[in-house]
Amino acid sequence: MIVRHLKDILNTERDVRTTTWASRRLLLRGDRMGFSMHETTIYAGTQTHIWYQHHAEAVYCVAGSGEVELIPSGQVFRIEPGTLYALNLNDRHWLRADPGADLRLVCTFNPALVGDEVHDADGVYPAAPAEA
Ligand code: 9YT
Repeated sequence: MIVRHLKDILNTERDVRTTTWASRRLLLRGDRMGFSMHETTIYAGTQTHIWYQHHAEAVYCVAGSGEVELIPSGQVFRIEPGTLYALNLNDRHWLRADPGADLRLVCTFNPALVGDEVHDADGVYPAAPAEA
């Protein structure tokens, strides 16, 4: 069994940060669960362009508020505690956190992230390398 606490991950290589978010990677491919699970903080008042072309992601909001805007349709979905959204169609989107409070999310990826992924210029995470 695997048991971890967020405090054991903060400021380690599993704590991946960019200018708009911090992703604490509680489960990764190496844990061999078939998915990865992260606690992600989207900084208040920021927006991030995301387009996962090689992964499905499900996102559950536990605190804060914000929105997802689909590209190119412009359709907007509000996010608040209790909201789940699932990017089952490799949906390209903007993810925004409202000003005033960070948006806190639990995120799962299939296939699992390897560990150090950050978005490229198109908002994409690279495809996972072949398993060793
Ligand atoms: C919701 C989302 O995709 N945010 C960007 C970070 C990502 N969730 C991650 O790597 O944990």
